[in-house]
Amino acid sequence: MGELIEIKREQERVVLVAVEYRENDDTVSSVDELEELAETAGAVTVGRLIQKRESVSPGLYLGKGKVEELRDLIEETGATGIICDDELSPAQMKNLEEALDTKVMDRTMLILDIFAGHANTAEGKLQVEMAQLKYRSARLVGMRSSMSRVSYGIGMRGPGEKKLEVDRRLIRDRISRLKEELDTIEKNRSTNRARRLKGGTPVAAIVGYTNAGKSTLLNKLTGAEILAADMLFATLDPTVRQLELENGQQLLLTDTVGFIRKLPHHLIEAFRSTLEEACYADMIIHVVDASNPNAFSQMQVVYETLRRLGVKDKPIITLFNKQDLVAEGEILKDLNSDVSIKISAKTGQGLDDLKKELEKILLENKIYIEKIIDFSNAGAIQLIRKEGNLIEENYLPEGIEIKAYVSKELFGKLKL
Ligand SMILES: Nc1nc2c(ncn2[C@@H]2O[C@H](COP(=O)(O)OP(=O)(O)OP(=O)(O)O)[C@@H](O)[C@H]2O)c(=O)[nH]1
Ligand SMILES: [Mg+2]
Repeated sequence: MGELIEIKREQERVVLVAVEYRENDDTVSSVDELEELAETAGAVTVGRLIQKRESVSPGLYLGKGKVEELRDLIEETGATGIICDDELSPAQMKNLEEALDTKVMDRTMLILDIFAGHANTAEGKLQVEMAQLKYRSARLVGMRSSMSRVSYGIGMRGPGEKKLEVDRRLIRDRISRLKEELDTIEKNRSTNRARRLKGGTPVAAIVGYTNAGKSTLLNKLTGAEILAADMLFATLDPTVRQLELENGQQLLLTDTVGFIRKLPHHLIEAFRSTLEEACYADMIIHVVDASNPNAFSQMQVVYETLRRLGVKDKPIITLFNKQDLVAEGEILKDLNSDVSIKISAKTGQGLDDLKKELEKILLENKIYIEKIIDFSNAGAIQLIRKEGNLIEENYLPEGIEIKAYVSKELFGKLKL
């Protein structure tokens, strides 16, 4: 048996700590977001400390003097721990723990903790556990001493309320077992994906910053019943739903995990197969929370993450969502996308424009056929009806006249 640590259910009281590298970088909004993350993970923020510095200190994250100040702040506020806004190195974590005599957490630990609480599917749970164990295996020394001193929730919760392993050897065994299980699931996923691609129905991936309204949009468009909630990372597991456009064209929409700045690299690795849904899509629907004062920098984070995942050369529709909360006249621009539309996923505003735009993009990538097909080739018409967009068919003495849009692949298959 490995050593498992009991979790106390009391609420964690935390001081948020960050380093501001440059004047006017967005440290303050990053810390605001950290506070939201802390709240989502069930902790209450009792103080903040931001230090202006050229760079983080490799040994202590903060400068020595600031660490003293932080110590006082922890005492004053009765905090049970601190959360740093960057991922700490194992050494920084250990040194800070020793200097402060309190539990030390970082942004990564917090995000992993939230993911652990929100993963629903077997795959999601395995992916989170994998990311947690990899993060943890490098930091066992410091964490063990800290956790045995104050064993509140954050950082100790595995997926499904499971307690996380803290023994190094058992962690290593567990990681290799998880890897095998995930590989099997990944194979199934690629098979499903291949089937979907072969089916010929185009796919649009809904992407965006966490809490932008991706799931609300999918629910509104397709009547899906995905959890949409005012919290970060409400949905982690990919969902696919079918949407039929006015012209009869079918489209698959996928909703998945949201992005955030400083998304932990272990999470990106573990969730790669989920995140890569966007790589296989025919187009990207980028949902932006236009009512968020940080909307612009959030958009940049989304594009940066898409680049890291290798998503490129796809039509992008940007949706400036939550227009019901935006004052008139406010203008946001997205220079990376092909089209931008103002919508409200909540009220339905702009969704007709979105559907028209989707039809337009789908047709642009298609070949228009106007042809008389021999009666002996009626199978071709069946195929067009199934996989393409048959606009008109007329039975003439010499054959069947059709007007249709088909994909290049389908055009090849038809041999007309
Ligand atoms: N007022 C308003 N609220 C919206 C709109 N769209 C979404 N919301 C709210 O924003 C919150 C987040 O919406 P979700 O659909 O869960 O966002 P998401 O992008 O799926 O977020 P994660 O799954 O957490 O990454 C919810 O409280 C929604 O009700 C909108 O158009 N107007
Ligand atoms: Mg969601």
